[in-house]
Amino acid sequence: TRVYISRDMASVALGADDVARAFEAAGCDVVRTGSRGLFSIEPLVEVESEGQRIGFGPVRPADVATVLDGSHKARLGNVADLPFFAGQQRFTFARCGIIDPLSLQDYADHDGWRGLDAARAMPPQAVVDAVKASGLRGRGGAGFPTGIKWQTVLDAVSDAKFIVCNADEGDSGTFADRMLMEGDPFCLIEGMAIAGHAVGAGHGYIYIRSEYPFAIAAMQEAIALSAERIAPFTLEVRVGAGAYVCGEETALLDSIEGKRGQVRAKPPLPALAGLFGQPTVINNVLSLAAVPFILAKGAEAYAAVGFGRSRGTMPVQLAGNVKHGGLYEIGFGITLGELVNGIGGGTASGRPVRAVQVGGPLGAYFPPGMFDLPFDYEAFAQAGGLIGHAGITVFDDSLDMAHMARFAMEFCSVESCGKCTPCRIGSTRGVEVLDRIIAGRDAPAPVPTDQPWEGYLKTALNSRTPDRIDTGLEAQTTLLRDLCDTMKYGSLCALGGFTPYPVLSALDHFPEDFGAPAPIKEAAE
Ligand code: FMN
Repeated sequence: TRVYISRDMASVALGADDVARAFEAAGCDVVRTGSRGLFSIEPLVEVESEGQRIGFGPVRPADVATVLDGSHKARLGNVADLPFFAGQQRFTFARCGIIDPLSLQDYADHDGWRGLDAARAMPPQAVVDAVKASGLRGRGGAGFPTGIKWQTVLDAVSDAKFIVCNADEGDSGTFADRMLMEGDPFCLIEGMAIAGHAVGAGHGYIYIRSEYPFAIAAMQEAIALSAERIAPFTLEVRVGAGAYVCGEETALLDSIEGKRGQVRAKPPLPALAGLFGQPTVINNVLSLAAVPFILAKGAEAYAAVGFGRSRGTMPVQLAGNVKHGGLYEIGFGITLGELVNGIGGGTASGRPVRAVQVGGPLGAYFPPGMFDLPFDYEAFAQAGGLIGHAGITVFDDSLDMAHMARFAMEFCSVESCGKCTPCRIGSTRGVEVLDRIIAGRDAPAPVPTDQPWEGYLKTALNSRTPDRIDTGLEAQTTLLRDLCDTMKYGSLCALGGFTPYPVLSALDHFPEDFGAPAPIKEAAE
């Protein structure tokens, strides 16, 4: 009997290795795949039967017999037909969870290399045009049009150009880059080889965070296995050292160059003077992994899906306090509420959802009142937030938003590269302001007194303290907004520049957590 069991880090963390060993011991032909992306059914075992893959999950090592005779209580039926998978539009993750990630044969049998072959039969400009026509925008955070970035590098005149893949994936609640690298590494390799052909680059780097040992191993092995297929293009892996800011593209380039990861001032753009001073394409894993589909199936097929100027699909990652956490690839336009409550099934704790943070630690918090927001770069920007790398972290009503705002400032102060003052100093002052707000909120209410001289004495004493800080909520929130303004417009990169998003969204949508009266809810019409 052939069974499929994921070797993805998340599946292994849930016990997939022990389960795989138990099925091997029972004489099964075990194929280790990537993850399908629904963690509540992991470890998932799929038994091949009459062209279908019948799923069981979660499964324990002791369950081998009942899985094989079909009587196991967690029998899920044909996995592809489960609503969680049937509802998706898997362009980028079409193979993930299905194939053996390190089998060249499997990859070729599932449309692999078709995009690269098509690209290499075209002149570079035509490849860049196809990426432009697809409407693909950077999936790493900023949403910048990928084709326009590639055009700048193609037009730059230089003997050496580079393709750099940003696999630092530092955002909280995100794991799509990791899942793709572990579950379909050849797809990323193919995307990078296409980029190399499109802009005239001969060598590429994949910068992976050190916290991803499985992805590092999978990429290294896949690069060795496919070296001949992608030649003369060559690739190597570089491993990060745990700094969030090294996911920022210019700090990442410094890190590859062997320097301490610090943000560079722009201009020059990395596209013109990037790695080792040469023209460089730097793209997120998901941007590059979307490219084989675009070249194989056509830019129109990709652009046909989406919403407004957000074309194609987004691999959304549901994490935090959510019942059905996992990866859900879908065309832009689905609402936040459909994702959190429909697909995610609400909180894992069963308590009401209080807020979701979208786009990692620099993303805004949204209350359920804003759940009709469509997943779209422009709609999110207009609502004071960002899509970022499409990580959604769900929180229930036990959340204290003032503490979350403080955490955002603290995170920025810890992770700041230190090069610019608004980020380095502003975040530290931000923590202090929020500490005062929280102290004021939690302070016991003043005891009313009928001794008028007491109040008089206090006022007199205070007025003689020249550096007295007005710790009142209004003064402190004004200070906080001023500080956020300075960070937003004065920081060198989006670390300091976007930290105001979580801070101000918490303050604006949840003022009651800061000690202010709760906002009056507008009556529904
Ligand atoms: N982009 C990523 O792809 N992965 C990251 O982990 C990442 N971390 C970032 C951290 C900070 C502090 C900032 C300011 C940006 C980060 N970015 C990250 C965005 C990159 O700077 C850059 O926009 C991206 O690599 C461009 O690729 P794309 O156009 O394909 O999205």
